[in-house]
Amino acid sequence: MPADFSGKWILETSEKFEEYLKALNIDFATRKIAISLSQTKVVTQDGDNFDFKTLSTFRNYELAFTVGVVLDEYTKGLDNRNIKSLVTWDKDMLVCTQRGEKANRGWKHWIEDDKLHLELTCEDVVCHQVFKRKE
Ligand code: YOG
Repeated sequence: MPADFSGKWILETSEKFEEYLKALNIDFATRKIAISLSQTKVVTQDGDNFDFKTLSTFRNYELAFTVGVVLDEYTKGLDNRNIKSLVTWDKDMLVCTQRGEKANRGWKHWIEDDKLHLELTCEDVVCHQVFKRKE
């Protein structure tokens, strides 16, 4: 059985999120809003087809992808860049590489003790977020 990411998850802890935003050249005012937000991830999973919604009172972001298929992603409302994203499995971990202007960019998702973990990487910065299940 592959890992099951589906569900509604609420941000519990966030490390180096502001540093990550800085690496993406997000301006000061937007960073201050972004780090104060409660974020919810709504994930639906059907085999290798995923839909990730990142929701907040400030902005929302949605990404639908199939594992193993390169997609053109535009990070609308985030840093507004065009990237080529590829998500693959590494054991039970989802690993996304985001090729574009920013070096060493990507994210990883995994589940540990019924918590959803997310590592966001840009250049030399690694942000670690942990989400707990909502209801
Ligand atoms: O998620 O790539 O789960 O798509 C935070 C990175 C803040 C806006 C979301 C809005 C944002 C300003 C990660 C926060 C960095 C900050 C709620 C999105 C840029 C600008 C949307 C992401 C992946 C993995 C799936």
